[in-house]
Amino acid sequence: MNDPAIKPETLTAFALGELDADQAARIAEHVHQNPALAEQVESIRRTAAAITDALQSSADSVPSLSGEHHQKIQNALEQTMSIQHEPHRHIWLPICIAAAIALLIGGAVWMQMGVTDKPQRTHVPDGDPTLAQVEPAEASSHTGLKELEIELPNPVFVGTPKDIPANVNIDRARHGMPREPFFAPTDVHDVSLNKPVTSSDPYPIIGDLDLVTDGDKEALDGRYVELAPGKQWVQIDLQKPQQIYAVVIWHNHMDPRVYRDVIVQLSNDPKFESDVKTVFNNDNDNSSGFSGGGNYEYFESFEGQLVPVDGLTARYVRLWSNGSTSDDQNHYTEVEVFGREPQAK
Ligand SMILES: [Ca+2]
Ligand SMILES: [Ca+2]
Repeated sequence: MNDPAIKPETLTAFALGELDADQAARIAEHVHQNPALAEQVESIRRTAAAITDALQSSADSVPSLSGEHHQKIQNALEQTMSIQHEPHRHIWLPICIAAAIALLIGGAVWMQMGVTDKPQRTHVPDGDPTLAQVEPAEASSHTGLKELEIELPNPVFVGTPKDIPANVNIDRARHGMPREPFFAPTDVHDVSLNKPVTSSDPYPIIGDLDLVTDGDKEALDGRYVELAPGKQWVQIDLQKPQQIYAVVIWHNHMDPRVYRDVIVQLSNDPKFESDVKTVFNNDNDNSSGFSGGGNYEYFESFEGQLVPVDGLTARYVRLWSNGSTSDDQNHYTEVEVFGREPQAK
């Protein structure tokens, strides 16, 4: 059921994060209760991301969607909503919008969209090309793999920041888009729940280290641990070696901040002095001194950040950070490590 009270322009503004907090909260409630609306919001965001990317690759000086582009999206949305009784209307939304914008910028978006009813859902891990990489089409026909089910907390803000700070290095092509499905062997599950946590800051400013693995990911006061300012780490002891496929991180996702120098390492050495494998590092200016980098920064959200791991076996997971765009402290609401018993060779 669609809600006739929500105007197309309001839904577009909501999807693009342009409403004030009160308005956004009201619309979010409708969207949460209405799968058809949620689908439209998702389509708008996917399309906006594709358009932004196309514009950036064709014109260096375009930082984001202009008012004209916004109007084109809105016009296409109005057309789509007027044919909402069509059973396959979701197919039309991205195509209508892409067609409208393609006229404007000469087809770049059309090409980029691939003129499909849904975006390409190829999983491309950040950074290290050797990390787990499975295309869903392949995965669905590949025995022994399934989509990883990650229980998500409630979002406490909607949309994504329109104005990306100049010193934040995010993947603009993916900005604002929902996470793509991630595939792993069928017996992979959360192996970190209630496992012991240690830290470079053994006496946190707020909260206890237990909060990192207690299974609660909600963005509420009292649910996160706050570590001292600067470069700090938390470390999870899985209590036995596990074959790891993903690490999902929720810092403080009460607002869309960016944590600095996020580095994820695996080892069988609790001191991380030997046998250390770095599976994520977005410290591209090497301010934390690990060298390497290569991964994008990202805005915190209820989805958390999924770090793919290529089935490496390790007992300990260490996660670094170095403050955020909001303050110098380091926060963790939850970390989940997805793995399984090491397989006999
Ligand atoms: Ca928690
Ligand atoms: Ca850095």
